[in-house]
Amino acid sequence: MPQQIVYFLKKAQGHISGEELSHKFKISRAGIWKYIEELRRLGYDIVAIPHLGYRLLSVPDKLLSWEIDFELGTKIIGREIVCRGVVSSTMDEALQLAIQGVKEGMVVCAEGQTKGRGRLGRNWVSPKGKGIYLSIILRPAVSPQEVSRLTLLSAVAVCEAIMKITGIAVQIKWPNDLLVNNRKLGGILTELNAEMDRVKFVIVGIGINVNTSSHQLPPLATSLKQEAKRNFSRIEMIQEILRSFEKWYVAFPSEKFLNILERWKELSVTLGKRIRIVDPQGMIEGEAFDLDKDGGLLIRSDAGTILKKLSGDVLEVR
Ligand code: BT5
Repeated sequence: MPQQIVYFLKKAQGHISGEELSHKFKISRAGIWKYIEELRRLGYDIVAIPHLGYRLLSVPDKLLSWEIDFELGTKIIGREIVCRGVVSSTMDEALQLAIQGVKEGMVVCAEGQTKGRGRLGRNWVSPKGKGIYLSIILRPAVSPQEVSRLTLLSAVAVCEAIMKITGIAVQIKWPNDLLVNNRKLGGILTELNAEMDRVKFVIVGIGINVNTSSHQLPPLATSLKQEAKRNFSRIEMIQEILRSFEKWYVAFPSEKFLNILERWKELSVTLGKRIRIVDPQGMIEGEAFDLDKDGGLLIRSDAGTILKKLSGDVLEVR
């Protein structure tokens, strides 16, 4: 009920009387007052003026599922949203839900993480109330070998969403880093649960530094606040990410995936650069000249051989 009152106040022009609300929701005016108080406790700024009624002035900077759901407009991604306080990792929360068999597109987000993770067990710094930490559960009809494509798709979708909301130019460093002015703004983590030839589910984790201050972040990181010198609404940003994700996800299984590859290349900071790449097999140096259809990075080594890498950490060299 409180969320329906919020929706009604949001859509209203001007004030809404207690009587109108009481009539609309078929509860007493005292009942309406109780819900308004509940909303105020959640941080909604609602004024009540005698003879005029209630008016919503501002919404809290909190991750509330009904705020994300409001006019979201997606059909798959974010149809169900779970918002948590501080968790160990949204990947773990999403994993439990995926095992229970929840529908594709369910989103888990959290205010903070105590054990946020990156690839290879690395740490993801996740201060409370500042960033976006979310995981999306997907059940794509693809083979395990094709899943790395989802990392590319996610990076493109998130980049476009951030650019649309903030106007800040974001670039992708292969395979999963989101950079602004060569500093790390966010990262994507793709984890999968699969049998030999069949994916059961994939969880895409997205971490973005939004209103995070520099002292809360590792040395080579940045946040949207640091770049733009102002705060952003995490709710608006999450909504746009989910919309953008859905737009690209619909194209994922078809030949339209080539469009994702093309867009990735346009946003890439890695292609055309001389790089050093380190993975468990060792280290190679050369020019990163293209991206293969499966998301592999194509490198021309100094000896002239062409190598493909599906994972690893890229270091730019001059
Ligand atoms: C990533 O890993 O970049 C993937 C990060 C994914 C985080 C999301 S948050 C929601 C979901 N739940 C999780 O538990 N994880 C996902 P990787 O490429 O391995 O980068 C990790 C490295 O980035 C660390 O070793 C640090 O050097 C750096 N780092 C850590 N926290 C950072 C931050 N907040 N901003 C920028 N860089 C960071």
